[in-house]
Amino acid sequence: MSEEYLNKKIYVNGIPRTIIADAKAGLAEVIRQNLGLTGTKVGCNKGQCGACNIILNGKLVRSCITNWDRVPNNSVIVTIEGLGDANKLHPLQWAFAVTGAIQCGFCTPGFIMSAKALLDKNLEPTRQEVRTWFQKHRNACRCTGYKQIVDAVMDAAKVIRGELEMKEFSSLLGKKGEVWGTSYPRPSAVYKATGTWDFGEDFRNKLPDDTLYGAMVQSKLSHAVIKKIDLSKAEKMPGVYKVVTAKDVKGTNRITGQPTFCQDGFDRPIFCDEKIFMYGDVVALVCADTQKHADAAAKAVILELEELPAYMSAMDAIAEDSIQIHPGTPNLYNEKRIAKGEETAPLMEKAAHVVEGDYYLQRQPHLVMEPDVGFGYIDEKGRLTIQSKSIWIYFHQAQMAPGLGLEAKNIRIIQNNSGGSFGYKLSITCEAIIGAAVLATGKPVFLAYNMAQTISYTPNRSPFDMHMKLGADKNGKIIAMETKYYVDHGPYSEFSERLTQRGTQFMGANYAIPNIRGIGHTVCTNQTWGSAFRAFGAPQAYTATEILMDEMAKKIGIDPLEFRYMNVIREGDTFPFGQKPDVYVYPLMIETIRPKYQAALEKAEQESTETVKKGVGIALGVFGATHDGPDTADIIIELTQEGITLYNNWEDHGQGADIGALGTAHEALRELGLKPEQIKLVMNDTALAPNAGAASGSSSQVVKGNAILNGCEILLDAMKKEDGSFRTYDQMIAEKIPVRYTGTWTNTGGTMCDENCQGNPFGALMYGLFMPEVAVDITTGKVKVEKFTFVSDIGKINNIANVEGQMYGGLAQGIGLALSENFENIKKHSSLSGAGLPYIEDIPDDMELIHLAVPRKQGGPFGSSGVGELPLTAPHPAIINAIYNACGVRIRKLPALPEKILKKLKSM
Ligand code: MCN
Ligand code: FES
Ligand code: FES
Repeated sequence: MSEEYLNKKIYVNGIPRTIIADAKAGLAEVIRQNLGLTGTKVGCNKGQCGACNIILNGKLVRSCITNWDRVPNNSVIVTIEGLGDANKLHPLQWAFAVTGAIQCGFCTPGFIMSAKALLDKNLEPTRQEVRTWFQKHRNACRCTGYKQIVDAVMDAAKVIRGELEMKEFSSLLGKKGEVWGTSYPRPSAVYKATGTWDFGEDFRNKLPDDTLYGAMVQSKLSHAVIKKIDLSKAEKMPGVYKVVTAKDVKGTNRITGQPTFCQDGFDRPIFCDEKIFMYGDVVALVCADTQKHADAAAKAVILELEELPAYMSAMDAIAEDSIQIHPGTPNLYNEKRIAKGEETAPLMEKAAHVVEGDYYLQRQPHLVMEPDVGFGYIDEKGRLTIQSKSIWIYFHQAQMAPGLGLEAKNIRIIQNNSGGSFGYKLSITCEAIIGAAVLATGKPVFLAYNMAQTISYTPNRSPFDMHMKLGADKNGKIIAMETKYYVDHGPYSEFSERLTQRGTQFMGANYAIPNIRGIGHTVCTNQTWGSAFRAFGAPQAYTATEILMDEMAKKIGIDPLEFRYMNVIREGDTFPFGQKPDVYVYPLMIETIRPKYQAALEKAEQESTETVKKGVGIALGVFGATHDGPDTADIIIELTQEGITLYNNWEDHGQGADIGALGTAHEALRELGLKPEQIKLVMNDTALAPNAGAASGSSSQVVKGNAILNGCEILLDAMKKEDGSFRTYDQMIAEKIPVRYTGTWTNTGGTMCDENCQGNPFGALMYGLFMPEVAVDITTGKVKVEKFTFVSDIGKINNIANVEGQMYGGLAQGIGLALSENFENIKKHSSLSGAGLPYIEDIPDDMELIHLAVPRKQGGPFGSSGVGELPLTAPHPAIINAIYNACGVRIRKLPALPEKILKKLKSM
């Protein structure tokens, strides 16, 4: 059926425009494609996220679900571009930038437009009215935890009312002009606030004319043998240039995973050729002249499959009668052990108190607001160039080279501006498919996933099925721990070995446990494959640890906080993995929270009613802020006529790599008296900056930061004159002194854990104590987190607003993990709201952050450690413990859905 086109006159940001568009096209598509106004973003495309908010005839609408035929002629439309620009910011744009309300920035234009519509109606909203408004209009953010967004709206309202001045950003610098230690806005904030920060999808219409648009042909079965891929009909469809399959791939057609898996580690096909291993596996990419043509032809590919039994959990996959998912490799393919101190079995026998239990942490989806997207082309040097959301650009270059039949040096990876990752982009997603298609067609290729594809066909957090046992002496001192667990890693092995090891490293961490025995197994299943997710393995480990600690405290009859105080690591103790903490901060953390904890318990008791029971929970979390072993990074720094250019690959998920690099370099070069804008950042391109490893493991501030510091010190040395002053650029050139230097840093003391999980893996660590206050409605089982207090030690802080945003955002994800998020049921969980994404009313506005900064001898520049993952290490068991404290229900298999709580309440 041919489309019906409607010609309409509309006024966009005050300018009359005539648009001819498909009657059923979404207004978001019209705004982005026909008008080229890409400041309006499309996340879910289903009315669930508000990224596409615009104002239509004075009313806030989600433009993705407003069809063109429902837009009246002569309509007045305001998009983010109509509010202000980088030189003249609207108060909302200014306030979002200065309060730290912008992280990845993908949701920002939608929030700003939503807030504009609110302030147009009500210029004196309360915080609660702002929250109610965002809830009603489904504005979702995955990064910020919402608090700083509300701060921004309140400040913008004050500016508009004339009660607050929109100060220059330079006024936010420190007294001596410092960037470090302040809340100076990230350089990208202004562009994100004005909708001019191009994300991957925004390039769709900005690529060369002969660009081909891709549509994936995906399996709807989770485990099958491929009998036939019939392309004959699809190939003849209009606009189809080529349907690319495994046959077109010149290399191994595999992405390298863990080398011991499938013998050589080549377990993940770029295009499936013999078998389907999970729902969504790709067998072909249709490349056509338009997206519509590609989508239509993808539906015409006939895929003949012979269904095999699908193993959707670790236990199913290791059942006696299961078949091997990768023939020749057992489904249980890896194990990691820990052995510390004495054998534990005899100790358990004589322990005064023993508790044990089974715990399960679910498959958490990343639920980023920006769907996965990328494109590729051959650059001027003949390199296959891929632009994507990669957060490990050098590794991805190497990881896909053999699969594509290229040498790594002939691949260039550039990170696009990214609308959130939370770790999933440590894995290759669209990159290798795009690469294969560029090589097979010789043309630029663009590939964008929709939200359902992003949730179901990018990796998730791997569930752990855990058993843990603790033994304590008569005084309540823990003397022994035993662990056994199974990691459901889906069908692909990448990073599974390290993830499994995280269990042995972090189960029981935070506590001085002298004797430990444990084993973790990695299992291949047909669920979505596992990859990195913020705090990688720690949330699983702390689910068992921190709930069982509470159970032990209960058994002994000690308050859970005091039980922890008695058992936390103190001077002289080591972590389960043998390393000494870089700071002994636990007792101080507990002493800091104690009065607040006691007050919260009293308040909970006073406020509990017949139907609503309130409670308080505690959990501790620690995580590394480098990767294991000798983690390393290189950067290049160059003195220029205008200032400094810093070439560095600090990939930006949204966490603020730009302000991280700027703050660090500015501080290191303080003696030069540079203004922040004199430091130019060239980032995240394998052709322009050296290998600095991944932006994962919360390692960048420490590892890349130290490399920046090193480069700056070398440059300063070169610039220094005998009298202590510094040469200018012209003097350096005149004296033939080089102006370009490499900075480098390696965690030289870092050793990997051995076969008993003993080592010195981390160059820095970060510590947190979580205290949520919850209300459980015992008539519905619904839990509300009313307040969250978080005591942390991450050393010295580079950027305060940024760090606080990291913390609020991580705590919010912890609330989702505890109460709602899951990816188990492909149909139900393949949308943002279906997968349990927390909206603003699910997250408390009352979040209190207490920063301790115990001086460190080692770690990142100027006494810093990392932060990114810390807030998601253990917020969820703290919530589970608070639920128990409130109503006596102990949830051991997460998430704590209302129906589970209600069932347990009824059985009590
Ligand atoms: N920082 C600081 N002071 C410190 C420590 C860090 O100001 N003492 C700042 C850094 O400058 C940086 C940010 O905090 O801007 C995070 O730094 P760091 O902890 O070193 O982490 P990375 O830069 O390596 O970022 C990765 C980390 C991880 S592993 C995940 S997953 C994650 C995260 O950060 N994903 C995120 N935070 C995220 N935030 C957003 N918005 N989106 C994601 O996808
Ligand atoms: Fe329109 Fe999500 S609500 S993109
Ligand atoms: Fe809101 Fe990233 S800043 S989704």
